[in-house]
Amino acid sequence: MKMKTSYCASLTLLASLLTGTAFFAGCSDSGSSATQASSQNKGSAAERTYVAPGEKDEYYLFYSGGHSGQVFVAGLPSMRHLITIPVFAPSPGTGYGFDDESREMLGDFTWGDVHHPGLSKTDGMYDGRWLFVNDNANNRVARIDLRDFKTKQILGPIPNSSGNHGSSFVTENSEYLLVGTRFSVPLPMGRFAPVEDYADEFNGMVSGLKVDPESGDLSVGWQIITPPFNWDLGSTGKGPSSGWAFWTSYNTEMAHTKLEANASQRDRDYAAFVNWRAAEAAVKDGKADMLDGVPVIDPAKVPGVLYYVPIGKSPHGIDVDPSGRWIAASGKLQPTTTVFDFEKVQAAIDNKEFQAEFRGVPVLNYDVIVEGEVPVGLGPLHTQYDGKGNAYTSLYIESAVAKWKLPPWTDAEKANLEFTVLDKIGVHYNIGHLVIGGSDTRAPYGDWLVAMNKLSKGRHLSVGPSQPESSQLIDITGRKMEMVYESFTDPEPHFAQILKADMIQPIEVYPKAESNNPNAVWSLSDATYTREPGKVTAKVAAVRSQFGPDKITAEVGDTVVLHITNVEQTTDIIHGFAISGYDLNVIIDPGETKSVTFKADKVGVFPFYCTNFCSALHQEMQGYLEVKPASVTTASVD
Ligand code: CUK
Ligand code: CUA
Repeated sequence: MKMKTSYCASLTLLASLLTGTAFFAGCSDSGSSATQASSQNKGSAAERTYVAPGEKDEYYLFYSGGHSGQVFVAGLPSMRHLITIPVFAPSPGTGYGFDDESREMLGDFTWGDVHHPGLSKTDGMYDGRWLFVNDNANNRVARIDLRDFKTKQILGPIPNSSGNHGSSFVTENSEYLLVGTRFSVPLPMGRFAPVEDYADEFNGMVSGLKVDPESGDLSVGWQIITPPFNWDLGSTGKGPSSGWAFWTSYNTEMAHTKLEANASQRDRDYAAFVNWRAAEAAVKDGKADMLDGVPVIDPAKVPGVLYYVPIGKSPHGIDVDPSGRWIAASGKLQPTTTVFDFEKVQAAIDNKEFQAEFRGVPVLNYDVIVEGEVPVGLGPLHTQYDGKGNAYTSLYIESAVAKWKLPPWTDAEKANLEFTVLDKIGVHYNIGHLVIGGSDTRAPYGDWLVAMNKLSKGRHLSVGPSQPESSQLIDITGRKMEMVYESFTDPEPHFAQILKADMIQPIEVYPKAESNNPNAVWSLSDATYTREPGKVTAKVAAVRSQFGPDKITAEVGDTVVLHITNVEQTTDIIHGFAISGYDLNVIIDPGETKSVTFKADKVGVFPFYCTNFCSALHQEMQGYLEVKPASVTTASVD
């Protein structure tokens, strides 16, 4: 038994080194008869993933759109793309970034870099209210409302922060979004210090962003200043680790140049173990100093908020299991995933079992808190849990997912942790994140795993040099993992969240009765427009298949304010409002009112029309914006 496993492991290692990829599927010992029987009962891969016309998927898959600045939504298990939610980038398809409100949210930015979506939680379980996402590039977070799948708030740039990558991790009752900086800069922001002074003059930050329990509104709560350690991935605690959050660092060397080599010198980097409840209490007790309007805690002066934990080597993911006791962290440059026991962490803190101190912050004694180093394979990144005692770790270099058994381990397993690796499946290729529904809750769904691969290398029809990213669906209900489906995604998915579809009932129309927009108009006859010197204001009604008014007259130089109401109370009847030549396209959902302000900066007649096909007479839904030359005297309209 032992020989077989060892042989398999070394074979895999050899194959990986030779080819950069390896397939382990045939190697692990599977209880094959039981597995085959259960997969036979489940039907073929096609049957398991086929969702017939008119039927619906069981789950939503929300996956980050990376540098597209968007969030993609698909159904599971069909993997059919349902919608793209624009967050940090304008989207003419939904009119996002064209009306006044969304334009103001985007500010001067035209893009973002979304890595980690996080669903809101109540009592450690998804509650279906909000989806939070981060912007690695411009230090922001956003809140999407799952009642209408729309971005409702963008918070940021977060003060005193650069590179909001370790984000957005939701606490058990959505008290906070906890975020950490990937980059470090001289503080306060805008201060200059030469990069050569990186280790002494630059700082990173861990932030608690407060979530309003009613509205979901985000605000900056407090921050903890840290050395310039490039915080990477994080997660939040539960159960015994309730009130804690964890981030890895890939640069405790504090290198500022040639990071590939210089940030990979130490065998162990640090993770930050942050007691966010203690941080919150310290701020309440006045133990923080204000920096750019935010209470900032110096962890050297406030013991108990921050501890460092050594983790090998150049770690990336750190993930808390459903019980909250086991924390798995993977070092990209060593073929193991390290499991920490939070109960031992707590005891080590209580007994002050520190192996060192770094700038006044205790470093916990690794040997005392570690449960084991599981030999999962090459290039381990992220770990997810099925709620049945198993963990699944993505292996970037090996292009595989390893399934392994969580502690508690038997003596035999403990003596040889290779025994805990239960299965391995090849993915195509170079997997980044993987996701199991509810893995970060108390009770994961435990049936599907989606592997989000960085490269597809010719597995899809060629569309030129930039190939579609590949996402693969793996059935994890049996002892052995089974690859059942593969789909493309736009660039570039990182993490994802899976939500049971029956957890939410999205609204289908905005009820007219609940509209409290003072600029709404609900019939063509109520539609108006008025002109005062320098300004035209129109309240426009849009209803199949007319705009009222369908002629709006302005003088060149006027500011034009349009409030457009989609009068419809029928689901899926959407109207658009585009003005030819004015780079403007507003999309209005049933019962919604949107406002748009622009300058009538050129003389002429500019047709406007409905951009969203809405009826047989959709093409007739048009009108004119007349922009007259400026008059000498103030004229009244019409
Ligand atoms: S990171 Cu992308 S593969 Cu930004 Cu979560 Cu690990
Ligand atoms: Cu309204 Cu097309």
